[in-house]
Amino acid sequence: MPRFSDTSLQNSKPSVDRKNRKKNVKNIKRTNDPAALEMLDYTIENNIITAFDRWSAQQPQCAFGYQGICCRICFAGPCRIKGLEGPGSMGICGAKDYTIVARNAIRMMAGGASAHSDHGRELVEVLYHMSEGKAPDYEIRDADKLKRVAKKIGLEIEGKTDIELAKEVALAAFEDYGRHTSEGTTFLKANLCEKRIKKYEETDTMPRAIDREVVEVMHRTHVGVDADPVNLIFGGVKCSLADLTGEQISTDISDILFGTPKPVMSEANLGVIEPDKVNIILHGHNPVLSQMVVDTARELEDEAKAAGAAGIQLSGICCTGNEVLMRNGVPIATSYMAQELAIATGAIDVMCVDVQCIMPGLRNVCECFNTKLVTTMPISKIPGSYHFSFEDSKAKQSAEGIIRLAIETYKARKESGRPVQVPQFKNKLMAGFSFEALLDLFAAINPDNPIKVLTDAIIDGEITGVCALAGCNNLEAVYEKSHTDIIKELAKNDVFMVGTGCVMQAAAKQGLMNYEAVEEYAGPGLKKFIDRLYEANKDKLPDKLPLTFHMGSCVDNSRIFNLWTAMANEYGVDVPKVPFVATAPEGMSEKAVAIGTWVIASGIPCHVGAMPPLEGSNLVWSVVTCIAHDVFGGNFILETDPQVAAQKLIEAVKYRAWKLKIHMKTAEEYGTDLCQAF
Ligand code: BF8
Ligand code: SF4
Repeated sequence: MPRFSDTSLQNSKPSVDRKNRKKNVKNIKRTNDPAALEMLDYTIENNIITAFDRWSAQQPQCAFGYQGICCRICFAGPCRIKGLEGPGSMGICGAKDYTIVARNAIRMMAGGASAHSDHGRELVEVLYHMSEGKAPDYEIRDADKLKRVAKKIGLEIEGKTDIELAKEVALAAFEDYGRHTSEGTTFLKANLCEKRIKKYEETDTMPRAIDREVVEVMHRTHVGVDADPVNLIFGGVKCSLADLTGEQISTDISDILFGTPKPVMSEANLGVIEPDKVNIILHGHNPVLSQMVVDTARELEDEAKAAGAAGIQLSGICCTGNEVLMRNGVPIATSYMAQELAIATGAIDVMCVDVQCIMPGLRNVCECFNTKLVTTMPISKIPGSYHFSFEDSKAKQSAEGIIRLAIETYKARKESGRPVQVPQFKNKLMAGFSFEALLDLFAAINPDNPIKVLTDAIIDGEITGVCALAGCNNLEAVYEKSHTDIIKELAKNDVFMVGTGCVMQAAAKQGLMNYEAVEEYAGPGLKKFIDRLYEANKDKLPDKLPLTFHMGSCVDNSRIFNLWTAMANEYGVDVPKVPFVATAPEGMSEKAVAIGTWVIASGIPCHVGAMPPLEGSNLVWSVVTCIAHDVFGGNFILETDPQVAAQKLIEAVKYRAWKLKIHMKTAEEYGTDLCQAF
């Protein structure tokens, strides 16, 4: 059935009115994850306070903050927009709703860009120090990727050793943080298609340097600088593209140092915790330490056994968990919102955290169970926790210290005889789909042009298109239910799904990242496509392929960006023409705001299922949901009902596929080039 317009754009307001979104805190279905539900009952019985209780205590949340119309940028405030007219419709300085909403939004983007990019900077420093012989515990694990990255960013690779090349790549990355000229960031430009480079140059959104764009956002949002909401948002777009630069750097250098992921089997959910082993959870984002703990744990297995344990059981939470899952098959314990519930099992000896998405509330729960909370980064400490300061010059020593602390804690746990409560829920998963690993799967069918396997499957109507699953947990929604509802609906409609972050931990925990899920939920076309890929690759795969393809941590959204760019190049069009959509069903963090913004600036419609603080300005709302589409080809779809959201995503991706097919058919019929003006 042909479609003549993208209906996701026609009604940009969410289907549920804000006034009806207030929750009855006494009668709320908190999650559809059976392990988290069991632990929630247990924490309530035992009076252990978690994020779920604190969420209830916060209701009703401040409507000014919720809508983005509270300003605290100077301390003449805080100011709130109290009405549509009169002096109360502005802040003390005269800032209107649209200025306040836009300023708050782009400050969130700057926060997100800082987090992703500083994570990237840590990796660049490790690579640089390694090349100088000052980080002896690190090595180049993927020399091919090093050469590919070097070549892509325009370095001469002939006649250079890997170490020399590593140093040059590190220096090029450092330059992307602090360049003072305006030609654009190298790691971004090297990965964009030509038409997007032109678009960003025309709209003055090409980032010059990561640090510079963050600083510029902080400057232009200072009291009395930029009051124009459109100008502010374009500044935010530039900063979010700096965020993408930092993500690309993070992914590329992590792969060089720790290896590029390949398909790997593992398990997810709290059932992976083994009470008779020394249990260490790796939580946070940066693989520089977590990978070292994984490598060192293998060597210290005998010490754990000598202490009476059956071994060492590592598991992950959040994106450091995704990093070590993707490269080592380390199981996933749970995702962001349930991090305290993992401690409440009583079986965790050390919770080792680095940066980002670590709840300060962990400390109290750890105290109830004598779990050692170990912080590792100088910029991320929690009062009352242990701190093992991580330095790349003695990384292994830090990892050994953390593991030995866990072994000691295990002994004390066993001696105390305290009971544990580990929910017996876990699901099998296959992860490890880096962009390279996906291309490798396609290459078994078309070795000369692997990406054509995916692009042809859309044109032939076997699959509807591609959807990126990304983002966090947010108790604004029922924990993980939006994720699972949307995945099932997209699967039924033959949408091929790739993803990153906590949404993929939800998919894994709830059995949507294995072949059994393909059999249960995939539409006939999607099943045929996944089966076809498996048949061509079965000699080298550990199992049949999954329903959702895990591409890594949140910085690895750069892998998804590489995927849609390759598809655009293959079709010979700009990214907004590619049948590709994205969803963050439970977006929460500033990083998610930065990612969502560069997704729409790439030309991809992006659904967000927890309402960002934008509703206070109709003007800003219409810029991000409609006008962004006219300028960049992508737009936010802000919708809290997962079923309605799934339908909007399906409409958007079908519309793109239909339009592309018509134009390709016409070009073929008349023997012309593909028209670029559609
Ligand atoms: O960077 S998805 S809750 S863990 S922010 Fe945090 Fe959100 Fe999870 Fe990964 Ni991404
Ligand atoms: Fe109020 Fe203006 Fe200060 Fe914001 S910047 S707090 S609106 S006076």
